[in-house]
Amino acid sequence: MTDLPYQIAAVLRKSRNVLIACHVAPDGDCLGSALGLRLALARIGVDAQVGSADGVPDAFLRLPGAADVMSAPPATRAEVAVAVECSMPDRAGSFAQALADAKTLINIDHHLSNAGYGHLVYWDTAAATGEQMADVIAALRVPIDREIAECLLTAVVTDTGSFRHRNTTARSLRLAADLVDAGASVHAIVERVYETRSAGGLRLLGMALASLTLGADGRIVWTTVPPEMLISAGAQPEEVTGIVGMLRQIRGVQVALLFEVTPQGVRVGIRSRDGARSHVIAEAFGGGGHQEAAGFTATGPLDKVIAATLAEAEKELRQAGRTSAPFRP
Ligand SMILES: [Mn+2]
Repeated sequence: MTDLPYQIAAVLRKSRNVLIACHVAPDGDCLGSALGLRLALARIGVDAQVGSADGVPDAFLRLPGAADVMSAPPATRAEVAVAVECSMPDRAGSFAQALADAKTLINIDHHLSNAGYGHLVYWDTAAATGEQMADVIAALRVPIDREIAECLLTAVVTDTGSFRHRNTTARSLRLAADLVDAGASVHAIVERVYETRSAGGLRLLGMALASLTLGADGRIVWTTVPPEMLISAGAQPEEVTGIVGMLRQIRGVQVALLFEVTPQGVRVGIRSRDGARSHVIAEAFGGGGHQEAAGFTATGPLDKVIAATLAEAEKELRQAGRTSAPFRP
């Protein structure tokens, strides 16, 4: 462990008013890490609030403390703000200004694209930020109880795709074992996050998969989700999550893309494998992420966004030296 968790713990321990901010469209890692930290701080008498501009998706509403998550920034300035998995402060959406206004800003993230802003930057190659948060909580000398364990295990399970993704390490598994010892359940999390969908969400999955298109000799796949599709499926925007990962399952596919038309612009989800780098494609458009999962939001007409993204994906396949690889159906 680096000494950053200890430096962060020293700052947090002394503060009276902490804001923990999630990124927009928060996932299980972000929410689990933020809520786990808040619980740990409460155990030592430090008052902290978790902020999420986009609220809490249904799958994570039962996490301890989820009901107290604020969706609008607090009126008073935070003494210490913790940006959780925000590669740039503006990833916190309506909480970006509150991060900038805090006396001390702590940046905890594992995304390759993190800009390194803030007074204390704890960046790590962890599979999940939840692993980093476990180190911060250990440095706070707060024992992991069942509630904290549920939060952190949700972080690790979701960011490792239930321990199936390549990022899963011995560190992830050791932490998970400790969290299970503390009373958390992998099965309960998997059941809630992956095995429970609305009928509309499943209908949307069917529609999005049915309209997929293959390109670059079967190495790129993409689909689009226009607002009409959500309406006719009877699905919520958050139910788009996970579809792009399924597209990547197609044999021979190296890059999967999902274009979702939202009021904020075209949200592009990217998944890749076999050496193609998702984050490189996303960074070309101002986004970011990990080697095998990344994303960005673009303004402009859908067809132009699709054309530009496909061009960038093909460029990445060429740079990965795989243009000559034969397509095996
Ligand atoms: Mn994460």
